[in-house]
Order: sequence, then C-alpha cells, then structure tokens
Amino acid sequence: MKSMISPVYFKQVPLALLTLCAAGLSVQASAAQAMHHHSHDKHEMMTMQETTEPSTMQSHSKHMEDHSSHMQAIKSMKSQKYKRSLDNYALPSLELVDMHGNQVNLSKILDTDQPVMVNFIYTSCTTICPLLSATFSQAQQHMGESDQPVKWVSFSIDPEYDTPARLREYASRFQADSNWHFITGNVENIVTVQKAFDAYFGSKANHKPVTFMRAGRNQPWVRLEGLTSGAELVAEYQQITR
Ligand SMILES: [Cu+2]
Repeated sequence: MKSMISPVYFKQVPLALLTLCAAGLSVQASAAQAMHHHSHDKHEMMTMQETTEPSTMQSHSKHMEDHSSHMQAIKSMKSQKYKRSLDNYALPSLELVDMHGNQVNLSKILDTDQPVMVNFIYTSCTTICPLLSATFSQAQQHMGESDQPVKWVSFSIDPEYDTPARLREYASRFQADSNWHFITGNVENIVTVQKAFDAYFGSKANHKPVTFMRAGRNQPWVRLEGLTSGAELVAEYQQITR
C-alpha cells in the first residue's frame, strides 16, 4: 500500500513555495498579492466574456462597476474559504508515540511557550491530507527564519497504519524540518486527542480539514476549518503572535 500524491500535484508544491518565498515581502503584501492574482484571473475571465458581447463600447464606469462586483465576489469567496474561531480545549495527559518511536505525552507536546500549529492527517490519504501537509510545509519554510520557532504537530488519525517509520517517510516527503513532529499512538488515545480538539469525525474516511494554532500556553486556540493556503496560515499566525 504505497501511493498517494499524484506527481503533478507534488510538483506544484515547490513552485507555490517559491512564489511564497520569492515575494520576500511581508505576509500582508503576499496576501494582497494573492488577492491581486485572483482578481486578475477573474478580470481576464470577465474580459473574455465581455469581448464576446456584441457591444465593445463599454464605458469606463461599466468597467468600474465590474471591478467592484469582482471585489465583492472575491471577499465572499475568501470568507467562505475557511472558518476561523477561538476555542479553549481541555487537553488530557495521554501517552502517544512520536515518529522516532519514542513515548511522548500529549500535554508535554502541547504545553509549551512556543507557538504551536496542529493538524490531523494520515499518510495514505490522497485527498485533503496532502494539501494540509503541503500547507504546513510551505508555511514552515516561509517562517523558518523567524526568531520565534514554531512547533508543528501532525497527529495521525490512522495510527495502526501510520507506524513511526511511515511517518518519517511522510515527513521527508514534505521536507519537514526538526520542529515538525508527527505523532501516532494507540487507536484509543488518538481518538481521544481528536475528541479533545473537537475534531473527531467518526472515521478517517469522514475526516475534514481543520488546523489549530496558538501563540503559547494559556492562549486560546485558533481553529481554522477548511483548507488554507500557506500564505493564509502564515497571516493567521502573524495575527496571533504580533
Ligand atoms: Cu486526508
């Protein structure tokens, strides 16, 4: 059972990463740029539609109207993309296993003054987990140089299949650095972790993309439901650590 990311998808990761980092600007600027790209794409689409219309004598004001409706559409698209909320989770003390086969305790993993990013994945997933992991990978490489190191934690929701060795292989596939921890454990404890984060969906087949982050111990958790880009994740992170 090997498999997973289509080569085409995987090739896009370094490219996206390059775009993200090559900007060399503040995240706000990158986000603005991303918005601009969107609006540019949309605009081209509209322009193509417009040119198929009989009247090509479109006035400037018509164009401005189009532009503001684009912006509206982009705004609503953006807010629908993922849902952000603040939560406090009671995280129990639980024995788990890291990708090196060492016993680790959930509270020890997360009880830190470092900012923490958390997601739930499984290595044989071919749908949303590769996207979640690519997002972590992009964001991690983008933030690699920051003075406050972030702790990245990915819990496997398929602990029986995801042995430490499989997690190590997965980690290298996503160029995870040493701050990115992949965690497995027994089924019962892994289910408890998911329930503690209100992220248990009954089975791995029903899993949904959720990402959590917090600035440090005793801070609320930011819960992001849905898929985010690397740039969006970095922007969310900067908002809570600023
Ligand atoms: Cu998945």
